[in-house]
Amino acid sequence: MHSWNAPAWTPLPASGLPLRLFDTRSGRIAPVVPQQEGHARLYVCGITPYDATHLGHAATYHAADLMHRALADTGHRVTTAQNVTDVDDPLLERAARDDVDWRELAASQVALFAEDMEALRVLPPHTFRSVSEAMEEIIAAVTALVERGRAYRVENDDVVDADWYLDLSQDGALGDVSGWSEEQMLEVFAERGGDPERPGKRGRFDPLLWRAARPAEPAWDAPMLGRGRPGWHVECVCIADQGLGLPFDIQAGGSDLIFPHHDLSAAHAVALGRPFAVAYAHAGMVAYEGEKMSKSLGNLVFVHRLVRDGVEPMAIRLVLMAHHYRSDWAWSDAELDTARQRLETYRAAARRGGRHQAVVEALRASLRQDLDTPQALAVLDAWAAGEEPPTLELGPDAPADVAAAADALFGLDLT
Ligand code: 5CA
Ligand code: ZN
Repeated sequence: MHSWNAPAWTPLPASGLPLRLFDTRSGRIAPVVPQQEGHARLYVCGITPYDATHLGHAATYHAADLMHRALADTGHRVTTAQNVTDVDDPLLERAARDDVDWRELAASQVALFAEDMEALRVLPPHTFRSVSEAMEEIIAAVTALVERGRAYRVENDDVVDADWYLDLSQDGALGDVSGWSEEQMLEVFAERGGDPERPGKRGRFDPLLWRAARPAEPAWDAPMLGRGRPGWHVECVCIADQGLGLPFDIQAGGSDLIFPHHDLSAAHAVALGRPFAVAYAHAGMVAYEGEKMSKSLGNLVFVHRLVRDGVEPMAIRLVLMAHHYRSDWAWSDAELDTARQRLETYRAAARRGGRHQAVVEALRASLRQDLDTPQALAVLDAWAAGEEPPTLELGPDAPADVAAAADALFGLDLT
């Protein structure tokens, strides 16, 4: 599936210093050491395209973009992959409600998402694949789980065929990523697509692997499984494997995906006999009007609407940078005003010709330290105000162009 056009990007000569990133699984900040020497592989969970991109999504993809740029700055080749959940209950329900074909709904929302990502100068993923595109591998993976004795059937009243579930008890991988207790899991499982109470399941958290075809729902033929469609988590295992190979270095997404999605994606991979990701990076949740921004609540701020109303995408990026990616925060118009002023100030400073090795080095250091963008803004604020940066011992070849560095490291176009 076509993603979006890449922004101009000229990485700085590599620093050779590692990115230190918080890993949800270990609960610690640790250097990212790629599994393959010199080649870092990053997966970020993509959108469910039934509504336009909101600021919460943008914040998560901004964080993943910073990971991509930071890994490149250490000197690694970087490969990235992202899925599109185009076969899932909320999307199918919305398509039925609005009487549009689910494929058309998905395509139109993916196109809007791509426009927003391009405007925000997010680097496009190398692999951008939807569930419907990956169906062959998904069927193969679910079939392999059946063959490995990891899957079981749950009968249905409304259709002849049974659904298939993953038996989590066999590998003991539940909770490996989140580290949560079963009580914590139960609190969110149902609202995040799970069905803890379904009769016939062996374990409450066993995830749906394959749902037997229902009338008016899209379905695919799968010889051993029966006609149907996949459950949620298996898609990211298959798309990551195809785009990156397992195990890859970083699985990223918003913190709402820690459980069940990332926990259970990893459990699927383990059941397939494959380790999943080495580290897990999660972005905080963006709120608006007192609640987490979410499609189901409708309290959304849309990137495309802001842009249409004349807000510069780089000002939106500066609002995102003002919050550490791991913190939860709320969108506000006052912060947008601050960001617009910042953008003007930075651009004026860049026009005056901002060459300063120590400033560039301080920007790189803040990015390397768990993507500390508030610190990077403090560095840029001081630079734009003409303050003297600390003197650092830097080689004659150390990059000095501050605007070029802001662009390479943070995707900030100050021209
Ligand atoms: N398709 C699945 C992932 S496989 C999904 O979660 N889609 S989504 O459209 O609901 O979200 C897309 C991405 O944005 C996910 O990484 C999710 O964690 C993140 N996200 C969703 N809402 C917010 C929010 N309010 N703040 C920050 N990130 C968010
Ligand atoms: Zn995912």
